[in-house]
Amino acid sequence: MRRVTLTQYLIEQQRAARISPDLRLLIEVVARAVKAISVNVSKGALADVLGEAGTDNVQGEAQKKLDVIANEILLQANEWGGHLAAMASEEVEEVHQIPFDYPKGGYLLLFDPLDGSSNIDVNISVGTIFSVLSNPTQDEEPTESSFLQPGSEQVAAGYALYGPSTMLVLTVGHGVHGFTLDREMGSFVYTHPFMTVPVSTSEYAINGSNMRHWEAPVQRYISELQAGSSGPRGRDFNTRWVASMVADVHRILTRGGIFMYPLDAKCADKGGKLRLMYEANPMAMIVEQAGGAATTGRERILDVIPTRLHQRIPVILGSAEEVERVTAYHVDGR
Ligand code: AHM
Ligand code: MG
Repeated sequence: MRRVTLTQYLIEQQRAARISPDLRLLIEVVARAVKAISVNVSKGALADVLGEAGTDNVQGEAQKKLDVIANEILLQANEWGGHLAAMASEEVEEVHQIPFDYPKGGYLLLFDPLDGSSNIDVNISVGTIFSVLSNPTQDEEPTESSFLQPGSEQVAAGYALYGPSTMLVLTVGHGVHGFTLDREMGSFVYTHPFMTVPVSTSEYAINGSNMRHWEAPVQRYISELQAGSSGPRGRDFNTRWVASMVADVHRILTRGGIFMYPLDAKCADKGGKLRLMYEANPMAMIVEQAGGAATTGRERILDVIPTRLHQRIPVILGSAEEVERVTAYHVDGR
């Protein structure tokens, strides 16, 4: 069987005028960085990459060694290619400017270098999430406000899943496409064309230990699912919660489901748990491109006008029927 690689897929997208040469280069460079992160993740204890780094990030969270390694790999890989105006990382407080000795391009790259990092030390899947915007002020040095564009402005988004196999899942606004890393060849092979989220589902993902902290609409929705065939939904639902957003979203892209990290009393003062720019927006673009839906419970995630780079937000995404139902409960206020 003839194998199509990520490189070939991207060249074909460029020929079809769906991406610019610089965006193609950008995605190739991110994919190269993902391969390097994958090598580090898979070595685990053999390479002394597990455990705490002994530092806190901008969010005040303790960084793992692999958070720091993945962040460095992405920053260094993307600095010199000439395709970027600047970068922003979940792990870095300020905008990361391109060093003066390198040429600058027209794109802004945002990433969560290692998502789900509480899972690293227990050898469970983690991921990388990224988002690409155009630099609105083409000739000036980007500032935080250059990045504060709604998710609907993203020109590309994707994630890497470091699971039993390493996958890169990507959208440039023409469907969602998955590539599996062939470790022997060192290349990503196009294995999952046009991934879709089924409209209906009987599977949900939420951290149930927060139940007592949720708002009324989420309490109502989850109680109805848990009542199963004897409740108002008239059928049984199943729970899955990896606590790695990438793994939970990947499952939903594969067989459907709803993922929720709603507002709760514990994170209300921060606006939510997950980050708008590094997690919610790229995942919302991917899920919508795959035929699903993504809201905060009150509005479409991709319409939210960001006010801060490290802003947090409630996230409800996945199979459209279920997302619409939870959103309707929020609009109802109960
Ligand atoms: P991180 O970026 O610091 O790893 O945090 C984000 C992660 C998501 O991947 C996951 O859905 C969530 O946090 C899990 O949270 P919890 O530990 O509350 O279940
Ligand atoms: Mg994260």
